[in-house]
Amino acid sequence: MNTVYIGLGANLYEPQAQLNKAVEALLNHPDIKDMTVSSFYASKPMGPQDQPDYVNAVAKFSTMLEPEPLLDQLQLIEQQQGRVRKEERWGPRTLDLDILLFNEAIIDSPRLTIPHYGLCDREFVVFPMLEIDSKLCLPNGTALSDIAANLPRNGLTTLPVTQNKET
Ligand code: A4P
Ligand code: MG
Repeated sequence: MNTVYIGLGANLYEPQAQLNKAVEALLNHPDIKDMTVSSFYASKPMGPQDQPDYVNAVAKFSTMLEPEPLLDQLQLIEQQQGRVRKEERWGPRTLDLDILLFNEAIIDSPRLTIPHYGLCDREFVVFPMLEIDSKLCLPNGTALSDIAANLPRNGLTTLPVTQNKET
């Protein structure tokens, strides 16, 4: 079994509902087991500021899938649930599922960079990962808690649990 961490993010069209749908799809996936999901967090947009705040979360699970087949499954969920039709055209993508860690693997292929290239810079990834495992280390041995110690929270706030459970 492989142990995987993924990041979930959305900032359009009821982002919390988008994340809930994605969690549901992951929970129902036959190749995904033993899933733990962090709280949902409200986060300030990284990058262009003229966009709504994001809802972010992290999930940890076990899977027999290898990295690229797992990416295919995550992209399928993005396609099925992450795009919202706006008038006659596909609107912006509303769900982002990124593989953060895959066991202790270091992967640099045309389709995959693991650990995710932005992991250490993103408060909306680091703090939810620590919520799941406060002792988590990166493949290079760095403790994630050491990264968090120097990472501003940038307004990151936990959303109420009751709202996480809506489906
Ligand atoms: N790819 C390579 N490595 C990975 C990986 N570890 N996991 C490739 C998933 N995909 C990976 O991704 C483009 C390609 O990256 C994939 O086809 C895959 O082969 P994408 O999800 O289609 O495109 P994207 O989301 O625009 O790219 P990316 O790099 O995921 O976007 P970012 O950099 O994550 O920016 N602010 C807040 N607060 N919260 C957010 O979640 N997200 C973004 C998106 C901007 N600002 C944000 C947030
Ligand atoms: Mg992505």
